[in-house]
Amino acid sequence: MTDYPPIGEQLDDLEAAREEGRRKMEWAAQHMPICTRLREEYEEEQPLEGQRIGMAMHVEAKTAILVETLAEAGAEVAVTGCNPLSTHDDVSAALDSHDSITSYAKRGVDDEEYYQAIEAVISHEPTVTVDDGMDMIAAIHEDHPELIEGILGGCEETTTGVHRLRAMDADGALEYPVFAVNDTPMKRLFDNVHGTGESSLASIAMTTNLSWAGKNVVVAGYGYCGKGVAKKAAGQNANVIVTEVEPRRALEAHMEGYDVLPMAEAAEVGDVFLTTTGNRDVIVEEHFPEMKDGVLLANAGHFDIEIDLEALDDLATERYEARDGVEAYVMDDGRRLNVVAEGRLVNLAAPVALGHPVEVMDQSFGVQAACVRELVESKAYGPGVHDVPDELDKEIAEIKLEADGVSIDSLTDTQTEYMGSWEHGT
Ligand code: RBV
Repeated sequence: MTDYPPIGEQLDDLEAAREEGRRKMEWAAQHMPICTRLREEYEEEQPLEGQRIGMAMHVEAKTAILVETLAEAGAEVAVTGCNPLSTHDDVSAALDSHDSITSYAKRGVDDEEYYQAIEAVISHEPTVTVDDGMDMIAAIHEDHPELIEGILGGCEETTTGVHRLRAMDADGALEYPVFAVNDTPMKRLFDNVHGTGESSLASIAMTTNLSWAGKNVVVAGYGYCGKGVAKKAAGQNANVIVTEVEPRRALEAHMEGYDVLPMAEAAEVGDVFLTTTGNRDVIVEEHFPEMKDGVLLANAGHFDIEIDLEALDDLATERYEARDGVEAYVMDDGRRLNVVAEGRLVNLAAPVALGHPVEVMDQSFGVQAACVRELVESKAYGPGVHDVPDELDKEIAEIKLEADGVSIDSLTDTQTEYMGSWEHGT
């Protein structure tokens, strides 16, 4: 074990924090039928007995339900955050009070504490890892390769993490199996699209008290997240401008009816800028002088590298906190450019942020829980990035449909045969 203390040893009014954390978790659980169902099954069957699970995720109420589900399935779980600003300390404290869970997650940690907390989780010698952004897998490979032999596998939650893992795999550097949970239909088509869309816009609106209607909203990147943000912003009567680097995605955005512009031109007309690319240097030095007074700059990508805040700071003659969660950078001509949530992922890092809506996280975390079980039970996966078995993803969808009271048809034998045949033409 390292010296870094769990949250239970860091908070003053621990009892009150635990109570509030538990209240948030109970609310989330009420709206998480998938995790509730899996939890009942796992409590009964104890599929994770004897496993140690190390997690680095956004520690708030929904994630806490996943953590508890894994613990109730028989595992010892150690957890920390995957972003310095996304932890809810009360939820972290509630988790930490569980006999089989240690939580090191705390909001507002600096870089050093952030990595110390990851080290603390690793010191539990996990047999399974669950990451959002791949920081734990990276730390294990770089600093604790001796643990790899004992690791059955890992799960990765987000696009950025899967992207990093695929690069690592291509380099031959990934030494245990990892499920690309992000890439499943049950995750990506809902969490990335609806989750990012709704929660980013809601967080910005609550943080600024400003309207979307009539605004020029520049969405950088038209992947799954960008599509969600664009659609929801249009739904709130904003005029959406998309920036892209990929010709087919740009064309998709164009055919959807959005304006498509290079960032250099979008910079001149945007009222709100929201980056969703997963890449770095999307809004940079040359763009800031073009922007209007009062613009909002926010990021919904995993890391805080999409908006070049260092360059913005260099250009600024003054900086001040305009509101809780909004930093105004004043340019020498008096224009104020407002950065929301320090350019960190706005739907989780803004002071009022709650992360994605409960229902979509239920889906993502249902897939996570099923993947952890699959890694433990199958032991059939070699080192590298693996797609989640489609059957497993479908089962999660079936639970959700049943919970929502939605019935669907099934193929007849003749239809199944037809779909598998090539002889039948006109
Ligand atoms: N995300 N988690 C939440 N726990 O409230 N909200 C969003 C939460 C995840 C989401 O799945 C996305 O892939 C990832 O955060 C980006 O870090």
